[in-house]
Amino acid sequence: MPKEELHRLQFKLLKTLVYRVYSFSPFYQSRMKEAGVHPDDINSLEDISKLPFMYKKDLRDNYPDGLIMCEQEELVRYHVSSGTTGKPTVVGYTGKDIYFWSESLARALTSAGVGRGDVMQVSYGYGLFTGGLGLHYGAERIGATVVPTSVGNTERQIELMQDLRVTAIACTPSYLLHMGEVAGKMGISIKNDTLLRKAIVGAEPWSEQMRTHIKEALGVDAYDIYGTSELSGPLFCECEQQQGFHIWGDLIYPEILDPDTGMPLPPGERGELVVTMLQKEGLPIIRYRTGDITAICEETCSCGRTHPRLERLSGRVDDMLIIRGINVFPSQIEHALLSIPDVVGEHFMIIVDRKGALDDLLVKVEIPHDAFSDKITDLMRVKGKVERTLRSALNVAVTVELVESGSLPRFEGKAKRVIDRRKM
Ligand code: DLL
Repeated sequence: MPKEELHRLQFKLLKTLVYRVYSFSPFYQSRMKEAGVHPDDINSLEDISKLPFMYKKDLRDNYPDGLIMCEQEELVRYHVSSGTTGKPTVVGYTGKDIYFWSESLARALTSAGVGRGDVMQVSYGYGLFTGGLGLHYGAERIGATVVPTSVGNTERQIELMQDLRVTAIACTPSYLLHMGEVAGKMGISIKNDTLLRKAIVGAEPWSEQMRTHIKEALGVDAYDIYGTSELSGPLFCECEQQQGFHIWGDLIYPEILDPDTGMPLPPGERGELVVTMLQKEGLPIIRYRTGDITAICEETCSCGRTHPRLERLSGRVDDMLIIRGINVFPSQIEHALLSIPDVVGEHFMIIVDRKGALDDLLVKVEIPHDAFSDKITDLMRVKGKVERTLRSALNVAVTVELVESGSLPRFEGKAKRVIDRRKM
């Protein structure tokens, strides 16, 4: 579609969306009234800047379903992801939402060269996380044969990869490298002993060096895929040119803003990605602050697609960490530690490292001075309790080290509680 026609379509969809949320969503109506904006004020695509922002916190504050704009019987699915503290975020999908989400992924996979005839192993987690089911539906839509292995049980995954002649895989980049290591221990070379040639990898930051390493070590072309649970889940992928993500312009309107001022930045300049989902029904998303940093590419991609294109992500505006594909906020750790009376929860440090190909999370937390004279069995009990509490709060395994009160750094300015030693 020529760009001008796409813009006309986007404006029409935006206008309909704004009228719909103003009429049916108490959340959006009150936000728009606070901002002094009425649907009649939206008379061009640029007028989107008059609309208020939406944050992850809004989903958490309206837990579980305060932002859902339809009756429960119209929803066909929920996905749930971690919030910054305590409450998770819940996204409800209507049948049409699942249709458009699958459509996005069908286009994404097609643009990366996956299609009918491919056998695609989906090794993202199935369940409340959006990666597994999202890619599963997208791959089925284009007629690929899906092997829904989910994560874990890696040796069996490698056997199936060989036996079912898997040609493409979807998983996090770190899990792909881990699979390569496990395969090596089993005496199998992914490069020489399997038919795997393409990997659709994302859900966590990774780099061009990692792409080269994946190609050299595994003989696999890796394509970057991006999305967030609030927007539906994974949505866009690189095409075969590997020059950024194609944003499906009839479904999604992206803006790049200065994270401090909220003002738009020109193409090529990096800022925060803010997304409006033009056709989402169950949980409408208008001007959602993703917290992810990227830029809009100016030129049309040499593949010929006229959809807007985003550069690779280069970080976040907040302190969110991604550990084994799971979002972890330091505030969640603090919140959980403060609920345990045996530790001095306000004094802690988070150390993230990579063991082999996988992320490793260590939390050091202080315990009162006199607790160190306790029996070793008592200390082990406290350590076990803290590890269990953190694991259930974060959904990620954590190693805890108990240290003596006063031994961790104190901060005069902004606390720097995270040491991230992962080399990208
Ligand atoms: O990670 C959805 C997803 C599943 C994307 C499978 C890709 C593949 P969340 O758990 O809500 O959703 O995490 C979203 O992960 O805001 C980014 O910070 C980060 N992220 C996702 N993809 C990439 C990527 C899924 N390709 C958060 N590169 C986002 C860098 C990524 N960061």
